[in-house]
Amino acid sequence: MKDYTNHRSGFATIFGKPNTGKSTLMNRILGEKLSITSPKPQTTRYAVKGILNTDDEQIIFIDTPGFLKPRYEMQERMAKIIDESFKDVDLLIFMSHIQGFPSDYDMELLSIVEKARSPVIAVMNKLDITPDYDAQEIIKHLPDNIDDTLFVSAKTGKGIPELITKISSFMPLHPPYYDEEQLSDLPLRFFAKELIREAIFHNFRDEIPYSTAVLIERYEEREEIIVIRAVIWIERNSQKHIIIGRGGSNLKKIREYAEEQFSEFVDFPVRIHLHVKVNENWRKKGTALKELGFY
Ligand SMILES: Nc1nc2c(ncn2[C@@H]2O[C@H](COP(=O)(O)OP(=O)(O)OP(=O)(O)O)[C@@H](O)[C@H]2O)c(=O)[nH]1
Ligand SMILES: [Mg+2]
Repeated sequence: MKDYTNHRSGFATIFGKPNTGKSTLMNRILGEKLSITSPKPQTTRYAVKGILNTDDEQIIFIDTPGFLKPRYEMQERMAKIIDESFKDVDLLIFMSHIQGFPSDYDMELLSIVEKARSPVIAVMNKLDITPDYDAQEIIKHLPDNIDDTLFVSAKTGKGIPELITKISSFMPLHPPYYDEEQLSDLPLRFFAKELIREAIFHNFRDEIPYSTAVLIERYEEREEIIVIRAVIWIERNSQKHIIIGRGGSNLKKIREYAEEQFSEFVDFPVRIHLHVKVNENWRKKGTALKELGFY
C-alpha cells in the first residue's frame, strides 16, 4: 500500500472575466486539452475539473465559465456554478490578461476576492502579446489579500512551471481525492459534447454559438470504434439552414472536427452522427437547462 503521509492534495478554482485564457491555462498545466477554448467570450459553460497527478501530489483545478452579468437565465445558472466553485477550495486563482487591466469587470471580481476565505493569487496572462508591462502598476490595483501575482503566457507556456510550483505551495497534506489515473471527474461523453460545441464556436459567428446546445443521445463503445449520436439544439428555425449548410457542408465540418479531436483525446477511432433540432428559446427554459445539466 502506498504511503500518503507526505502527499498533498487540494482544489484550485480558476476564475476571471470571459476570454482571459482560463481554459487555455488549465489545459496547458495538465498538458491535455480538457476544456474547450475559443476566441469568443463565454465559451465555457460548466465548471470543468481537471486533475494534475504527480508522485506526491494531486491538484484538482476547476475551470469556471467567464463571469458576466446575468442576461439570460443560463448566465444566472453559470454565475451559480461560479459561486459553488468558490466554496471549500484551497486556492482561488484570479485570472486576467495584462492588456486593458483593470477593466470594470476586473474591479467587480476583485471586490468579491476581498471577501474570499481562501488564499488568492493573481495570474496575468498573454505575456506573449504584451511583453512590455508595468508590474508595479498592475499590482497596485490588486487587493491586499492577494498572496502573489504571476505573469504568464498560457499559450506559449512562459511562466507556467513557476506558476505550478506556486500553486503547489498552497496544497495541504492530504491523500488524493480522486483515482490517480484520473484526468477529470467528468465522463467521456461530456468531452465529446464539448468538442462538438467547440467546433460550432470555431465555425460560426455572432449569435449562433450562443444559441446552440449539444446533447449526446447515444454513446456506444464498440470493440473497434466509439459511435456517438448527438443532437444540436438551436433556438430558431431560421438558424437551421445555417448550421446545416449547403448540402450539409457545415454539419460535415462540425462532425469532422469533433471526430478528429475526440479521437485524439481518447486515442481510439470515433464516429459521430449529428442532427439538428429546433428547441425554441431553450436558454430561457428551465426544463431544457436541466436536460443540459444546469440546475
Ligand atoms: N496571445 C495569447 N492568447 C491566449 C493566451 N491564452 C489564451 N489565449 C487566447 O485567448 C482566447 C480565449 O481563451 P480561453 O482559454 O477560451 O478563455 P477563457 O477565459 O476560458 O474564456 P471563457 O471560457 O469564455 O470564460 C483564445 O483564443 C485563446 O487562444 C495567451 O497566453 N496568449
Ligand atoms: Mg473557458
